[in-house]
Amino acid sequence: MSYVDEVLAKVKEKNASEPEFLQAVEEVLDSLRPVIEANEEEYKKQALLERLCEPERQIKFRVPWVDDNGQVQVNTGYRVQFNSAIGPYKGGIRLHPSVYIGIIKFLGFEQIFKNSLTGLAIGGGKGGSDFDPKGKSDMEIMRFCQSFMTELFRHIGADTDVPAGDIGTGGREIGYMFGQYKRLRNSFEGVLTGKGLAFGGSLARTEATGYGLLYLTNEMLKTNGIDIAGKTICVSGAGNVAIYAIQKAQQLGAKVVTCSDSTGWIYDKEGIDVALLKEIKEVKRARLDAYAAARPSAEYHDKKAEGSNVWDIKCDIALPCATQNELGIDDAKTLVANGVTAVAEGANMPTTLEATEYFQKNGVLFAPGKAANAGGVATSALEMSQNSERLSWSFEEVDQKLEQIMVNIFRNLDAAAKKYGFEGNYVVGANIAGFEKVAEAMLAEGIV
Ligand code: NDP
Ligand code: 2IT
Repeated sequence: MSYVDEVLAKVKEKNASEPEFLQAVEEVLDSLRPVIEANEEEYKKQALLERLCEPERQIKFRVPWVDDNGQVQVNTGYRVQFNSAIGPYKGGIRLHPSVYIGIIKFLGFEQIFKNSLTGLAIGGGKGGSDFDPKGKSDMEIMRFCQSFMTELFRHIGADTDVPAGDIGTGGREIGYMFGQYKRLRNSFEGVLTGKGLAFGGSLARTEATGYGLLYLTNEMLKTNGIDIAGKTICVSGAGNVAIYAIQKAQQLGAKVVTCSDSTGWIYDKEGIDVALLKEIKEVKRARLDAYAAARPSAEYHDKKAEGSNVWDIKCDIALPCATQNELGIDDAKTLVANGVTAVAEGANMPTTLEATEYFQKNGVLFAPGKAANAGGVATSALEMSQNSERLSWSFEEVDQKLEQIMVNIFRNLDAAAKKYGFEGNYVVGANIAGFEKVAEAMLAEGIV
C-alpha cells in the first residue's frame, strides 16, 4: 500500500463520523500523490501526512448566553488550531446550526493550503459555533459574541491565532467580539480581522473574497483564451462572498442572473441589482422573496417546494458562493448539458468530489475554493500588516495587492499542475502548490 493510501485509511478510521473532514482530506491527499511519491521514504519516516491531518490543538467550549426573554441558552463553541508551520493560525468563525467538529476541521484543513497559496505568513485554523444568528435581536447577537469571546480570548492573540468572519459572522459580530477581547485583555491589538474601519479594519476586506474570486476566475479564463465580458454567470448564495462576486463580475462586463439563500433563489433576466440585494441582505437582513417583490424582472423560486436551484439556469460560468456540497453530480450534469465553460468556488468545498470530477472530465475549467476564495484571507493578512505598522492603506492600494495576489495564485497553481504532468487540473495544482511550502516548513521545524 502506498504511503498516501496508508494515511488515508488511518484518517478514515480515526474520523469516521466526520464526512466533510474526510472529503477534504481525501481530495488533498489524492492529488498530492506525485509529490509524495517523489520523496516517499522521507515523508513517511517523518510522519508528515499524519501530522498534517492531525490538528495541533482543538478547543471545544460552552457558550452560555441570555436571550431577550431572560431564558439562558447554551451553545457549543469550537476553535481548531490546525497548523502553524508558516504563521499564526488564521481562519474565520462560522455561526450556523449545522456546525460540529467535523465542519470546523474540514474548514481548518482547507485553510492550511489556502493560506499557504496566498504567499503570506499565515497558518491554518477555523472556529465557530452551532449558534443560529437568524431571527436573533442585536442584543442577543452581542451577548452570544461576548460569551463566545469570554472563553476564546485565552487561546488567541495577534501573533498566535487571528480569527475572522465566515458564514453568519460579519462586521457586526466581529465588532462585538473585538470589544470583548479588548476589555478582557486590556489590549488593543489586531487579534481579529474584518474589523470596522474605525478600529483597525482594512478597506476592501468586505469586498475581498468576492472580488478575489473574480480576479482569479478572470485570470483562469484569460489564460484559456476566454473573455469574461458578455458572459452569463450563475451565482449561488446572497451573503458576503456572493454579493461582492456579483458586483465585480458586473464591473468586468459579465451578466449575473441568479443568487440564492437557504430558502429560495432568484432568476433576474435583467441581471442582479446589487444595490437592492445589499439593502435586503446587509441592511434589512431579510429573505430573498423581498428582492423579487421589489424587482419586476426577477422570479423567486422556493427551493423546497420546487426542488430546483440556481444551477438549472443556463450559464457560461458558475460561481457557488453559499456552502459546502451545494453543487452535486446532478447539478454538474445540468450545467455541462447547458454548456458551462468554467466553475470557480467562492464557498469552501461547495462542489462534491463526484461533481468536480465530472466537470474536469468534460473539459470545464474548474478553480477550487482554496485558491479561488483565498482573497478574503489574503486581505485579512493585509489587515494584520496594517495593524502591525499602525497605518491604513487606501482602497486602491489594498485592491491592487489583492488582484496581484490572486493572479499569482493562479499562475503558481497552473505551473504546479504542469510541473507534475497534470496541465489544466487546477485542483491538483492548488493542492500541490499549497502543500510544498507547508511541508518544507514542517520538516525544517522538527518533530512538533
Ligand atoms: P454569509 O453568512 O455572508 O452568507 C452565506 C450565504 O449562503 C447566505 O446566502 C446563506 O443563506 C447561504 N447558506 C449558508 N448556509 C447554507 C446552507 N446550509 N444551505 C443553503 N444556503 C446556505 O457567508 P459568506 O458569504 O461569508 O460565506 C459563504 C461561503 O464562502 C462559505 O462557504 C464560507 O466558508 C466561504 N468563504 C467566506 C469567506 C469570507 O471572507 N467571508 C472567505 C472565503 C470563503 P441564509 O442566509 O438563508 O442562511
Ligand atoms: O474561509 C475563509 O478563508 C474565511 N472565512 C476568511 C478567513 C480569514 O481569516 O479572513
